[in-house]
Amino acid sequence: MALVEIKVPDIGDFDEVAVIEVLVKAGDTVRAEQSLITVESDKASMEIPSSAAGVVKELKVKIGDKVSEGSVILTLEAEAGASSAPAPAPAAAPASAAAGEGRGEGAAPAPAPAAPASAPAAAAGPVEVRVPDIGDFKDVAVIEVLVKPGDTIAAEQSLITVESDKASMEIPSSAGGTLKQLKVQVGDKVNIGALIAVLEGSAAATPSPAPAAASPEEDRATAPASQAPQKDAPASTPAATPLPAHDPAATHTPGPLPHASPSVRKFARELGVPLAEVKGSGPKGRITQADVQSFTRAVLAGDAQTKAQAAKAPAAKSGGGGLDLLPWPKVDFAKFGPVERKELSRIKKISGANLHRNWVQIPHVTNNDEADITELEAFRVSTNKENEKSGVKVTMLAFVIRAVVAALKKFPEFNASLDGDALVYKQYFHIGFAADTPNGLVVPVLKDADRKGILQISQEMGELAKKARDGKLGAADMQGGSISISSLGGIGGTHFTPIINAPEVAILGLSKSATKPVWDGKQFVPRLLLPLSLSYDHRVIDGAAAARFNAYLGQVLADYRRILL
Ligand code: CAO
Repeated sequence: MALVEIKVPDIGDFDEVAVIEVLVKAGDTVRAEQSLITVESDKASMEIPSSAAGVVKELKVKIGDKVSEGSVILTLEAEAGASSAPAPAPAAAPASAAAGEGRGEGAAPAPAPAAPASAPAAAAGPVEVRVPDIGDFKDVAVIEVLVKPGDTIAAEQSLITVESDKASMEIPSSAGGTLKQLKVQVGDKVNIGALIAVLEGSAAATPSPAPAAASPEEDRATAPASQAPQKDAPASTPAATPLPAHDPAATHTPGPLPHASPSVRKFARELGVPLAEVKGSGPKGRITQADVQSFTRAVLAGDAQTKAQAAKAPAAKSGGGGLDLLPWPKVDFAKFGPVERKELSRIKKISGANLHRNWVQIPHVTNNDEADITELEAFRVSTNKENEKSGVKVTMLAFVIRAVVAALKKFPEFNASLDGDALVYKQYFHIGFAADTPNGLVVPVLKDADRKGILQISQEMGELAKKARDGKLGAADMQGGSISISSLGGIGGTHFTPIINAPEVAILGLSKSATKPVWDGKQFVPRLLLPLSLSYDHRVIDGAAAARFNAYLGQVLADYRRILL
């Protein structure tokens, strides 16, 4: 077996594009043309296939890296006789390949995203929209029609999805306006120049057909109103406050990917929807945007039982089944003064969707308490002095992690997750901790905290926090948590309400410790108190149990010898 480097092929105008998914891992056996990574520009995403078959030796890219033609993706122990050509077809199918049911069967690399030819024609009369030059795609089947007569179409909005045996892509509109006539339907075969639709009253002066079409997924990802009425897409409401969230990468773990177009995948990512759990209603089980929306609605509405209860409830305006929220206020902020618009980071978008789901779906209650850490803090300070040379700094969080393990052992329902009508009790003690990074919040998980001493916990926490800040956490670093801790103690605050990191059932928030007068029965004495804010899922945990958990945690922190009991 020869060791070959698999490189990014000629991907047209795609230059310095971000890797947003890594679809394989070291040790995987890949077929020639199997997709290895997904890259994304501001216009489209596409999968990069392997030019050879073999076993992945070493991955050379990770999520967030920027790649261009020639960048090495991975090294491969190539199968005998396999091609080691670094770059397959120089100009393959346009737009991203959302591989069909054999995702390995050839997600062809895509050339340039459509840089629409400019043709400022603010025509008010009928405008014909035709299939642009779609490279090697010939006689391809229309598998989705994304618009209907009467819709207001924005220039570059996707109109139809076509699919060959190699890849699928969305065809954007070359102009804006009102859709008067649709000239294609699902099942039709189209070629370059085929008439798709007739528009009227061109809204935006844009272009004649793009020379090399791509999937302008932003259009669909942001769900034009005509396609996704507000009440149909509750989860697309802007996210709640940034609090610990699931690993964004967790939704992109390697494995067989669902059959969906790039824009639908992006849409799902933005909502934090695990596509693998969505049932596709399109041809060959293809997942459509509507499927993702229905999934989100179902999740937000809770399980069947909850829905039934909600239906019986004496009803708010909406009947209680869903979130019949007002549309998000649309404000022209520039009217009030200078403004600057900045896109949310990827982590923020994904964690926002997770937080929103968790906040809406889990009935949160927060129990606030205080732990007397006067003696523990003195011990921490002396430990740090003794260990000055080791380079490992012990913070209060390490002691809290170990104390939380003791509390989880005493109150096992806090180390559990809901699975339908059952509660899954975990027999491991993996503690997640929210880490602030320049790109947003992530929650690395410190594994087997019950088997580690304070120094080892401190050291591993430091390593994980550094990895988080450097954007180097892998999916495995952020999975499998028993409970999470969100510590704002180094910053300030007295108490807060952390949002539970589903499917966990509780999260502990730590605020800044402060010296306060405490009555000891005879007099006020100065004691160092650490605020504990325990948010719990009230479906699983009763208020009394939460108060006991927090009180016990306080006792352990006040007298650490209790851990031994
Ligand atoms: N009270 C008072 N001081 C505290 C404290 C507390 N509860 N917790 C930590 N501190 C002190 C530390 O002792 C340290 O002091 P020195 O600099 O004098 O040594 C300082 O605050 C900074 O600590 P740290 O933040 O470096 O270390 P940590 O172990 O407490 O936290 C980590 C590590 C990764 C959790 C943290 O750096 C971080 O990212 N925190 C933010 C997490 C966050 O954003 N949570 C909110 C999510 S929304 O729910």
